[in-house]
Amino acid sequence: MKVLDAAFVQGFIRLCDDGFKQNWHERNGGNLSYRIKPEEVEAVQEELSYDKPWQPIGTSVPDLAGEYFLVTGSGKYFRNVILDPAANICIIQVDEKGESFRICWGLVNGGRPTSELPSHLMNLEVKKRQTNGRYRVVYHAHPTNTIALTFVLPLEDKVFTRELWEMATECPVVFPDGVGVVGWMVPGGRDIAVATSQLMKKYDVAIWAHHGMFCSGEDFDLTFGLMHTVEKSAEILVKVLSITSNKLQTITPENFRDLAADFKVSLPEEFLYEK
Ligand code: 2HA
Ligand code: ZN
Repeated sequence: MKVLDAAFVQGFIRLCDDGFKQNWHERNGGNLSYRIKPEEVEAVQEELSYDKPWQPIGTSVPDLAGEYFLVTGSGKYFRNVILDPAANICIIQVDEKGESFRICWGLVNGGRPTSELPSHLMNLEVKKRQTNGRYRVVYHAHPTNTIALTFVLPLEDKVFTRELWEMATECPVVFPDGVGVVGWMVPGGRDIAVATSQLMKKYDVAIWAHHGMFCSGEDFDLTFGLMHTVEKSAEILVKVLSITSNKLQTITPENFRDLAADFKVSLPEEFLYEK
């Protein structure tokens, strides 16, 4: 099978286009990665090549040794992925130590995988371990309202989680574990990758102050839906804060406990504090 005919590649391309249409991907902003299933690698094997050099990842991901990933290219624009996928995305393989990668397909006009490859691979490794291999997608975007909130809310997990939960009743059902926040850091390297992957042990969402958001999930729909839900909630909060500094009513800790019981999710008490 051709790489471009594979369902996982079509799903990847669709997410890139959906994200661009949400206005989350100005210029070359954002990046996406998918840990490919062995049977999916097998299906496109005829198009994979193994003559490109191994290059250092910049961090170590031993639990991803030998695995294949579909990732966006560094400096490439999400809006161009649907027009020319083979020039803007690539399949990489990680080596047997989990320290290097090589490009096996794509980036036909040259280039390298996303500048955030260390964060993507470290997050995918954490999620692979924690979910017994279920989670395969890591998505980074620059959603406007979530970024705006990082200028006005304290950069604390418990504040962001509670404020976002309060803005829409379905939020605690969609992200019952809450969201983590990373204070401002230089992007693109190992340090921010380590900080983010620490948060990914506890959450499916990590917000980078004054920069954007990382989400992780089982598949493209769940991961895109998670980003979409958090950003929608952030948009409501931006509107509420723009109208007033004093909410007349909101969803209370007791309401959240009732919701948790009915929807059969467990909401950590650390987020249900009295204000
Ligand atoms: O430009 O979003 O964080 C790609 C990015 C880096
Ligand atoms: Zn970014």
